[in-house]
Amino acid sequence: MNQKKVSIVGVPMDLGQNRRGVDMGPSAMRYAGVRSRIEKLGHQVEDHGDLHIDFSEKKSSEKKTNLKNLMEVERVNAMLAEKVSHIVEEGSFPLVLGGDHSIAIGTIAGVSKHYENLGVIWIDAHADLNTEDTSPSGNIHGMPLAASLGVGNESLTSLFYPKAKVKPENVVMIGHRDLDQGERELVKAKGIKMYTMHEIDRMGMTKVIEESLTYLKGKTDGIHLSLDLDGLDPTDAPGVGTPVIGGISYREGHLAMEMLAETDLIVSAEFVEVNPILDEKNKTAQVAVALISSLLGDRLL
Ligand code: HAR
Ligand code: MN
Ligand code: MN
Ligand code: MN
Repeated sequence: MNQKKVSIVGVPMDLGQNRRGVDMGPSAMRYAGVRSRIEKLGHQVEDHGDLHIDFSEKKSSEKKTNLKNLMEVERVNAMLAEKVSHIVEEGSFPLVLGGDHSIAIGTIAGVSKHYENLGVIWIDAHADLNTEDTSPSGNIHGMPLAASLGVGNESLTSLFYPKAKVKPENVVMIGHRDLDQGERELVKAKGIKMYTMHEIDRMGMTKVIEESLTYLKGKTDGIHLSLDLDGLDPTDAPGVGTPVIGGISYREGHLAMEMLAETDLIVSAEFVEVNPILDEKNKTAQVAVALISSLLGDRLL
């Protein structure tokens, strides 16, 4: 893989969901050696540290909505978008460490500003395609993909710039096994390409990634990877707030990352939902760092 400049941004966000502890995700991945692993691959790394989250906002959301902690989630995502956009401008690869998945709204907004047709590969047990009307929980981490497609509350869809950030035909979803009814309807209405666990079981991860890349190649000018660690099976990634059995194995995830690395189409990535409080000896952070390393070109030989 070509040598890159990689810019790490930690986003200790835990206001997009109910389980505390996911704010420690960035620290856990740093502790698991994310920086040195990337440097060993020959890339140049700049760690921008963590964005500041104001947890006192948790109690009061002045905007009348059932979206939990909307104001602070919106503020942090706007800050993140600005930062990520600046990193892309510098010619560096943004690597965002979460934090809950609500931060994808900011990452994608920041990257997509620089691409006419940004592709997104979304690896997750969940679709994150809810809106304030369809969400069973009001948790914004169940909504970031919808928001990026321009669907949902305007505070989220118009973040950073007032336009949809990605087109439905430029999105590929992988690893799903827990969808809400509204999400199913949106997948169908928008015709979004989705490889659920069923397709992974049937076709194998190799074919899933090959097809995904063929699907996105040509029509996209860069691909963002959004990887929710709960996309992996809880035996391999137990430290997540909403585990769902029957997920992607570590080996399959690893293979997927290596195949993405080979294409050189990935222009940015985020690894989210690592919750050290629910983890077993930092295993999930270690898995995340191993996947990051593979994505950035790590090979034995
Ligand atoms: N779909 C449910 C909701 O909207 C659960 C979403 C859960 N969690 C995530 N997102 N980790 O991927 O509340
Ligand atoms: Mn900089
Ligand atoms: Mn998830
Ligand atoms: Mn998610």
